Amino acid sequence: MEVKLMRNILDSNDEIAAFNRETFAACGVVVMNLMGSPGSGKTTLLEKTLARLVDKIKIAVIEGDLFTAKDAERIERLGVDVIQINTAGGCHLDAAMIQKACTSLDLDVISLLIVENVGNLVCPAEFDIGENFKAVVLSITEGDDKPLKYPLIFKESEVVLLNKVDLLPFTNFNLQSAREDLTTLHPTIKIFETSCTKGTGLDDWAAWLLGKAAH
Ligand SMILES: Nc1nc2c(ncn2[C@@H]2O[C@H](COP(=O)(O)OP(=O)(O)OP(=O)(O)O)[C@@H](O)[C@H]2O)c(=O)[nH]1
Ligand SMILES: [Mg+2]
Repeated sequence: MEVKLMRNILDSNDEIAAFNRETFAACGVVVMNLMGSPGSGKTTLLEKTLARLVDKIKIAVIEGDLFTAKDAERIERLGVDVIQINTAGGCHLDAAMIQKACTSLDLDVISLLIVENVGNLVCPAEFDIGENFKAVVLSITEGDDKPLKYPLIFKESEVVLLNKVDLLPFTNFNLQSAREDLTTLHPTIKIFETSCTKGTGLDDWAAWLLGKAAH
């Protein structure tokens, strides 16, 4: 009974996600679903990325958060259009939430829509929101065992940002073994090593994202 209910929820989510995807394509919007654990650095990376790209393309952001508008306020300060979704305790965004949020955006003028999902390494990966691609942030302080422990999100994501590399000297995180595990799970995954405090890797990442938005 429970299994059937979950299947029904996912089926109806997939239908709305397909509708979202068609709408985005018709409007020429590329959509990135940005996922990762709480505190991995999603919003900070977004701030650094927007600072590099706002002069080049029109970007909008949807912020997913359980209860607050704290992240949306950070993005708004950069002068970027941002819509807040509060899930009221829900652990992920779904396609219907994105569909509703998009009614407040002028999709025809946006080239890149970035959706920061709720901080969680499990549930967001299970829900298609109609994005073009998923990205996952894994921070150094979380440990190098996370790809194998939470494989779905790394299998689903086209790109992974290994963030907070400035903290490598203070942890036992093994970059080589994390890279090997990521590539075993997902042979074509693109890997960036980033530090939002030192600026490492951010220009390369922003250039890659700009390339995605141009397609
Ligand atoms: N040392 C270091 N700290 C970082 C880096 N990136 C982010 N942080 C810090 O990590 C903390 C969490 O960053 P956020 O960007 O709020 O993380 P988040 O993933 O958006 O968190 P949630 O939205 O709550 O899931 C903040 O104190 C950031 O300043 C980094 O590259 N290095
Ligand atoms: Mg955040």
